[in-house]
Amino acid sequence: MPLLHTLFLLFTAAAAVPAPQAESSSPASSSSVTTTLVSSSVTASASSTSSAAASVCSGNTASDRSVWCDYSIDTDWYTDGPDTGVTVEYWLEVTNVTLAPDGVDRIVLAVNGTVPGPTIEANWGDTVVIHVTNSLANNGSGIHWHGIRQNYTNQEDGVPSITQCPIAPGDFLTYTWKATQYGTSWYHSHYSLQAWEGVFGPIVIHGPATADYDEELDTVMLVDWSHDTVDSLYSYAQTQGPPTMDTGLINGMNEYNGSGSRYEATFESGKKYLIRLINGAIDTHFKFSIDNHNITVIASDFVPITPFTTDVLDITMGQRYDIIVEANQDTADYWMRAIPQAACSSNGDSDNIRAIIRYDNSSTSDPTTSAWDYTDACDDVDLSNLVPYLSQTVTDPTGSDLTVSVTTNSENLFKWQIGLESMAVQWAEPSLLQIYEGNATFEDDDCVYELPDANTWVYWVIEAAIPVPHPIHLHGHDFFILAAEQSASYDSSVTLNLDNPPRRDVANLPASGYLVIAFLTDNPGVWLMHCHIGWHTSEGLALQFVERESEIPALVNYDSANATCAAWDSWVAESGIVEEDSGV
Ligand SMILES: *[C@@H]1O[C@H](CO)[C@@H](O)[C@H](O)[C@H]1NC(C)=O
Ligand SMILES: *[C@@H]1O[C@H](CO)[C@@H](O)[C@H](O)[C@H]1NC(C)=O
Ligand SMILES: *[C@@H]1O[C@H](CO)[C@@H](O)[C@H](O)[C@H]1NC(C)=O
Ligand SMILES: *[C@@H]1O[C@H](CO)[C@@H](O)[C@H](O)[C@H]1NC(C)=O
Ligand SMILES: *[C@@H]1O[C@H](CO)[C@@H](O)[C@H](O)[C@H]1NC(C)=O
Ligand SMILES: *[C@@H]1O[C@H](CO)[C@@H](O)[C@H](O)[C@H]1NC(C)=O
Ligand SMILES: *[C@@H]1O[C@H](CO)[C@@H](O)[C@H](O)[C@H]1NC(C)=O
Ligand SMILES: *[C@@H]1O[C@H](CO)[C@@H](O)[C@H](O)[C@H]1NC(C)=O
Ligand SMILES: *[C@@H]1O[C@H](CO)[C@@H](O)[C@H](O)[C@H]1NC(C)=O
Ligand SMILES: [Cu+2]
Repeated sequence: MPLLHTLFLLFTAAAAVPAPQAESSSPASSSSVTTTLVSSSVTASASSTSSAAASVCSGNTASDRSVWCDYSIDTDWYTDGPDTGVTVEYWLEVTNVTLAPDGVDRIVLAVNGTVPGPTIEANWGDTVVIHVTNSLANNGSGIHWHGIRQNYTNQEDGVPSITQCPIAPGDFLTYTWKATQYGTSWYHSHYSLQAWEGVFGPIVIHGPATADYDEELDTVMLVDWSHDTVDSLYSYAQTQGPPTMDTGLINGMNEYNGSGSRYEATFESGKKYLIRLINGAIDTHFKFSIDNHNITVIASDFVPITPFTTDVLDITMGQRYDIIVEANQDTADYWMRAIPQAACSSNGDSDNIRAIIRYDNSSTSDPTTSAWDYTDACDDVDLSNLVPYLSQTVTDPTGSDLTVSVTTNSENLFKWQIGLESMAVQWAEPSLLQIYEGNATFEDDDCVYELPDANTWVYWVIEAAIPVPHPIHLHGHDFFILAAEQSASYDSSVTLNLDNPPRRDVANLPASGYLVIAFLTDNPGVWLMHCHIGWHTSEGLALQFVERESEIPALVNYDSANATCAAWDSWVAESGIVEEDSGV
């Protein structure tokens, strides 16, 4: 099918953008360089990603990935790191298109017309500038750079109702942030359910690693997929619970009922490949595997870890893993699998969400390999395996409780909540602006938790009585996982792990259990914490931390914020659109 072929080429091109400053001055240079990635991306070949990245910082080679210019895997990136002086700039357009990622046509809201959208790629220490144009006719937008710490740049976090008004149709907004971390993430719309209509794409920040590899493959983005738009499924979700998804996509491709085509990658025997894995699903916990091959995990979200090896890897919504896979099997074709876990996800095509790894790239036949054994369950990776390479200790944290629950409102629609109430914030009154204008009057349904003290450790005991796991995501920070347990309630006998616990930005709240997370109040701003199941975010399972409120106004670019709100207000007046979800 021509359409799919085009999509595949677009994806390949997007994933193969050479590392941004490959042609510019050395990272040590303080001069400001603006590199435009767009034109070079189309002709780049798949292998240039790794070679360009490797050439960026001399010393970072296949036999030693621990070094990075004058910095290394030992650098404490929370307080230190390169300042390359390089600015990488992207233009993204949110569009309304018809695509058939798995051979079945549907309306897709997409970034630059593809699913996933273009990869945002930079080097550790670069400044990233992204101009987002909303070319949709009937939706606002707002792009969140998931996992990006936004150190003192809260306004760039991209969350309507919290850090900005939605971008009105026809309007655009420029986001600017520094890549103070390195590794893998993704960007996605934070407006309504738009992310899961297709408005998402990968983020790759090149930097050092805790294990060596020869080459880097494309990012591998896993999503679940329905043939109806998620907007049209929302009323079902609000009354019956999460709908069964039809299938899933790996890098925007799959076969469904004999049509469509699968994503393919080629291995050269003997080489070790870095693969960056991302779960962008609306409601699917995947087990990821490659038949016959082990997986060595070297980073969880943006945090490098002491490597561990497994055959099947759990990845829940919003999480990322950087993995290394060695081409140590016979020359043949192998299935790559993303298997929705029935314990918490409902999918009509569970055994068929697959891509292909070929050792011999002239082969066109389907693999005949079998999956590794696994037990269907929605567990996070065993926490004892997630040992951050850069050790950090939590000291004297002060704690509070947050309860997760669900009720139905007067219209019999599901409303989830964490803490105070089910979130209901207003698109046109972002918290950040309310604070700037000095008229913040937060009500219970704004779900605000004030954290006035700087550089103190706070911890939160998140508990749920209902047997549904929730992937909890925090903006603006990595959190430290002090404890987690399924089918158990928290009490004073639980030992909190304060000594280099797992650290990341999404963790699973186990079914009928508890999750205890801590973070340092080192980043003034209004930061959302929410469940990353798309339905649950829209149904209110979110809160906002107002961190160091007195320091926030000085960080706000008021003219930009006010202009976005002005355009939004006039579009609302014209279109008569009414907010029907949590506002995030
Ligand atoms: C974060 O921002 C603060 C305030 O601008 C700055 O002092 C600090 O060095 C930044 N941290 C990093 C890792 O860039
Ligand atoms: C996205 O599309 C816009 C035009 O709509 C184009 O200017 C830009 O170069 C594209 N960006 C990428 C990264 O391909
Ligand atoms: C996308 O296009 C369809 C068909 O024209 C339309 O019904 C829908 O409202 C559009 N969506 C947005 C967000 O503009
Ligand atoms: C966004 O557009 C879709 C159509 O593409 C529509 O169903 C939905 O109601 C719109 N949502 C909002 C919040 O604007
Ligand atoms: C699968 O395709 C066949 C025709 O090839 C069609 O009759 C059938 O309805 C399709 N099934 C689904 C679930 O789409
Ligand atoms: C996978 O790892 C296990 C444990 O480290 C090892 O015993 C096994 O040989 C490895 N298998 C492959 C295919 O590399
Ligand atoms: C496929 O094989 C050919 C011939 O060996 C080689 O030149 C090419 O680079 C390979 N392509 C990929 C994507 O590995
Ligand atoms: C703050 O109050 C002013 C005056 O009442 C109002 O115009 C403005 O919209 C309010 N700002 C926010 C963000 O609610
Ligand atoms: C903010 O935007 C409004 C239009 O909505 C405009 O009337 C007002 O002057 C702007 N405020 C400032 C301080 O620029
Ligand atoms: Cu949830």
